[in-house]
Amino acid sequence: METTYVMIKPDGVQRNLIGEIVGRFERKGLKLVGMKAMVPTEELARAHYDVHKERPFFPGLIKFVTSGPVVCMAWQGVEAITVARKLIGATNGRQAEPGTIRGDLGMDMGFNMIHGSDAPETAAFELGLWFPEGTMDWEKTMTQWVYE
Ligand code: D4T
Repeated sequence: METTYVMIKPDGVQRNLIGEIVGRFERKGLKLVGMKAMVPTEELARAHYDVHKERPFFPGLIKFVTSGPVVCMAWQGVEAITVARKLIGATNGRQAEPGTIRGDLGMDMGFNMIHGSDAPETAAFELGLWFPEGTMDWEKTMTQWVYE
């Protein structure tokens, strides 16, 4: 089992896509173990995107991510990190495959609606950053019909 950090960015919230996006993760069979909404502080946004701090798009990215509410989520499942990245699709919505969140709903690189951890190390780092209080431990009864 893996847990991944997924975040609906301010454009997804502004465009009323919270339900649409959360529904895709639910229907896939992942288990929700953390969820909250907040307007991120600059400190949190900078820590999250620290790997990009030298890139030219970094200041704009921080301004965008702190511009309004984001929905922070932790989703759990077998290979949840890869599964979430596949549901999300390629970074640029114009290149993302139809059927993915970005492929179906997006047209841009910066305004790409959603973030998902890209590896076990980043998932652990991001879950610690956004959910310092920890995530939920619960039994989802439907899981018995998701995995044989
Ligand atoms: P995130 O991290 O937000 O899930 O997106 P990706 O994993 O798909 O893409 P990324 O880390 O390469 O980029 C992080 C974030 O920066 C924006 N971005 C990226 C941008 O505005 N201009 C760019 O040239 C790149 C590469 C989009 C996502």
